[in-house]
Amino acid sequence: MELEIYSQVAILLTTLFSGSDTRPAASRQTSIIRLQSVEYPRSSQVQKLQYRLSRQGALNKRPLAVENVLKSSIERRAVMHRLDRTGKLRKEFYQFPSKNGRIVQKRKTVTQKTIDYLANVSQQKAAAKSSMVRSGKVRRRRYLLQGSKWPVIPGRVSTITWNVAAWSTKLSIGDTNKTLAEAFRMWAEVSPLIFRWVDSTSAANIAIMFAIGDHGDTQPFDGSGGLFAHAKFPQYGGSIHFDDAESWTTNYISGNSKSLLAAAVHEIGHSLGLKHSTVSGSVMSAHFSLQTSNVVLADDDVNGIKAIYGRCQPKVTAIESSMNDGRTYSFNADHYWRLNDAKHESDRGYPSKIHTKWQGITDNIDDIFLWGHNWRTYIFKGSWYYKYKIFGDNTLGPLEPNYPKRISQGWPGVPDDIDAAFTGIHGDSYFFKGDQVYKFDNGIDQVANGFPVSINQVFAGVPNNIDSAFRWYYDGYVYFFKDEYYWKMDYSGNIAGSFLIGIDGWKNLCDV
Ligand SMILES: [Ca+2]
Ligand SMILES: [Ca+2]
Ligand SMILES: [Ca+2]
Ligand SMILES: [Zn+2]
Ligand SMILES: [Zn+2]
Repeated sequence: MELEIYSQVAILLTTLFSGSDTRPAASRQTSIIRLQSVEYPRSSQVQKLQYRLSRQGALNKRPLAVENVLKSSIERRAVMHRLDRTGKLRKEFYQFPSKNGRIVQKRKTVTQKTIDYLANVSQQKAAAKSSMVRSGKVRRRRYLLQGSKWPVIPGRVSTITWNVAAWSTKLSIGDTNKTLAEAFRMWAEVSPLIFRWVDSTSAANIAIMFAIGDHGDTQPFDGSGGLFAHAKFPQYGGSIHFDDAESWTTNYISGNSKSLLAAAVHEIGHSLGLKHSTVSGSVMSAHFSLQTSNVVLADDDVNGIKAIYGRCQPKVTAIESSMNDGRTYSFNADHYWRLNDAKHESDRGYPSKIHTKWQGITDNIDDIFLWGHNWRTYIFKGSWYYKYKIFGDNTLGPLEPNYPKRISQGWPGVPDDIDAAFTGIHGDSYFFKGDQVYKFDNGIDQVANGFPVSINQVFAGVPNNIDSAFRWYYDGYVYFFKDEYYWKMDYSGNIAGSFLIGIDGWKNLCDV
C-alpha cells in the first residue's frame, strides 16, 4: 500500500517535473530546454517534495486529482518549481500582453487558473495514454532516442574524440581522465564506437568542462546540490558540463560525495543521443544513482545505444570454452573477451589483454583449445604451441616449463599456421587450415590415417579458411566462425547455418 501510494505520487510529480528532455519538443519552448539534458540528483528538492508528500499521505490516489494535490504550501512550491523550469508555462502564466502590445511580467503566484491548467494537461496526457492502451500502441518501458547521432559508417568502428577543456578544482587531472576514460569505455564495449582522448589544444568531438555558476551557456549551475551536470545531444555538439560545486569523487562514495563515474556514464549517454529511459535501474534512467561505486550498463542501455549505432562487427580469431574455469573466451588481436554463457554475450568490463591471463603470449593467436585427453589448455601460434596448467577464473594461467614448443614436435602431422582447432566430445582434436582438416588421433599420437581431407568431406556446410572453432561446453554444440558469420553443428554432425555474430549470438564482442 505504501508503495502504491508512493508510485502514484511519483507518476504525478513526474508529470509535473519531468526532465526537460523527456517531454515532446514543443515549438514554443526555448531552445535551451530542448537541446540540453539537465540533471537533478535523486535527493533533489523535487524528490524531497515527493518524499514529504508521500509521508503526508495528503495525495488523493487518483493521479488526475491535481486540485486536491495542490492544497498545501509544499505542493504550491512544487507548482512554482514547475513553472520556473518550463518556458511554456512561464509564458502562459507569468507574461501577458498589455494593451499597448508590450509583454508584462505577472507576479509569480499559483492561481486557480494555474491549477486548472495543470489539471487539464494531466487529463489530456492520461486520455492520450488510455487511448493508446486501447489501440495497443502503448510504448514498452525502455530507452528513448533523441534522434540525432554522431556520423558513423555502418559496419565500421567509428572513433569519437574527447577531452577536458576546464578541470575540476577537487580532482586530480590523472584521476579525472582515468575515470572519464572508464566511462567512455563502458559504451565502447557494447557498440561500434571507440573513444579517444585528444590533447586539449586540439578540438574534440565531446568537450568536457567543470564549472560553477554561470559558465557561458544559458544554463548556470546552482552551487552544491540541485543541478549537477548537463549534456548536449549530438546535433548540438555533445559537450558535457559538470557542476564543480558538487563533491565529486573518483574513489569510494562517502557522505555527500557523488560518483564522477556514474554521472559521466549517464551524461555520455546523452552526448551519444540517448534520452532518459523509463526502465528503473538503467544508467539512462532519470533517477540513476550518483552514490554508487558499482556502475554497470543495464541491458536497456545496451539496447538503446545499439538502436542508434548498430552492433559492432567483431572477428573471432580464436575461441574456446570450459577451460578449467567453466568460462568461454573469444580472442582478437591482443584482446580477449569473457562470455556470459547464459546471455550469449560478452561480460561487461571486457575485453582485456591476452597476456594478463595467458602467460608468455601477447597477441594474434591462431586458436586455442582445452584438450580433453589431459585437461590442459593449448594455444597455437605460427609454428609454436603453448601449454597451460589448470587455473581459475580471473587468474593468470602459468605457462608450463619449457614451453612454447614446435607444433611439429608435439603434434606430428599438424601443420604450422593453422586457422582453427577444437577438441571433440571424445577427446579427438581437429585442426583446420585453408580447405583442409586434420584429425589428431590420441591413440597413435599423430594425425589419423586418411587425414588431412577437404573440410566439406567431414564437416559439410562449413566454409574453407575459417577463423576459429570450438565445442561449447554450455550446449555441447560445435561452432565455426568466419568473418561476421558463425555456423553451428549438433551432436549428429548436422550443420545449421549461417548466423550473424553479434545478432544471433556472441554479442558485444566489441573493440574498445
Ligand atoms: Ca549543483
Ligand atoms: Ca584463427
Ligand atoms: Ca578453438
Ligand atoms: Zn540525464
Ligand atoms: Zn553548461
